[in-house]
Amino acid sequence: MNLNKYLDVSPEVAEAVKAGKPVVALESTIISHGMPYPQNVETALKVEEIIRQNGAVPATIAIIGGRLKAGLSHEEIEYLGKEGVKVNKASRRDLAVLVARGADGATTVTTTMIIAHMAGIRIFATGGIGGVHRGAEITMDISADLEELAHTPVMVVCAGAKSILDLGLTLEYLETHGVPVIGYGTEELPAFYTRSSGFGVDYRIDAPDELAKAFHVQQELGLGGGMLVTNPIPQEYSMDPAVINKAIDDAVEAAKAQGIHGKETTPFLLARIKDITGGDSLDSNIQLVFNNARLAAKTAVELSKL
Ligand code: PSU
Ligand code: MN
Repeated sequence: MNLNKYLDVSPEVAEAVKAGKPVVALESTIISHGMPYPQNVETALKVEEIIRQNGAVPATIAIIGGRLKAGLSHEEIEYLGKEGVKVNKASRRDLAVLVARGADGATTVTTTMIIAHMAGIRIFATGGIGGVHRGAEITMDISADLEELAHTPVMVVCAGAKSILDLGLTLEYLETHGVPVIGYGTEELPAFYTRSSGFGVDYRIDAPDELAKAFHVQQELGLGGGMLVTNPIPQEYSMDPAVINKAIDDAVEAAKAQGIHGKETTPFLLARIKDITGGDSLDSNIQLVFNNARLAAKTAVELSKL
């Protein structure tokens, strides 16, 4: 554990990490910017419960009053959920200033990986990751999440990426940076709301112990960097591709027309898709996060045995 003077690890998480027990990190941008209140808080608390039911300790991560936090109280989760988009969305470039100012920050995949690693946590469950945006050949809008996956040794369990992104370019970027992209029980990259995207993953793995072993070997080889595990949404919650792809295309058009850019792009698109689909996408979103939490917890249990 590389304990940092700016980091507060909750007693339960610290004890579990020290004892080599399974721990799963969770992000907070999904709470503040990814879902509306109160479903965001309900989901965040339920995800923690699912991780416990599957034998691991949850560590929700955020910046509160300038402190990097690994392991939040229910009151802190409620606070982030209620504040919503008023909380700063904190990527790598935001960390220093927010901490120096004693401000709050909702952690993205990037900053959750950074803080998880500082706290000695190796696995992180979320919904979707950022990636290479459509039109990035002009805008250069490429999420810092990809760079973090290249460097920070944390396994990220997600449901693939939404086609608000250019999925092909996202895979190219990950390939260049040496990030293994694993399909859990699938050869195809899942597209978040749907189980298929038409793009292949690097490897298919069918069991948590095999995921744990691959990640363990990656670290023992000294390769560093993260691993991206893409876990398809359960069939019964997946959306009609025609409906969701139309909503995504419309959201991307609206963002372009309104000149949305920078850190606002992803939250704008997520909110817009939810509005267009009348909340159906929110139900799917919640269910796929639960599904990822289960897989991450089971994998953390296996990893703790190695
Ligand atoms: N994609 C989703 N849901 C999310 C996010 C992305 O489907 O909640 C959030 C995550 O916190 C992710 C961040 O790390 O947005 C990426 O933002 P950007 O594209 O600005 O890097
Ligand atoms: Mn961006």
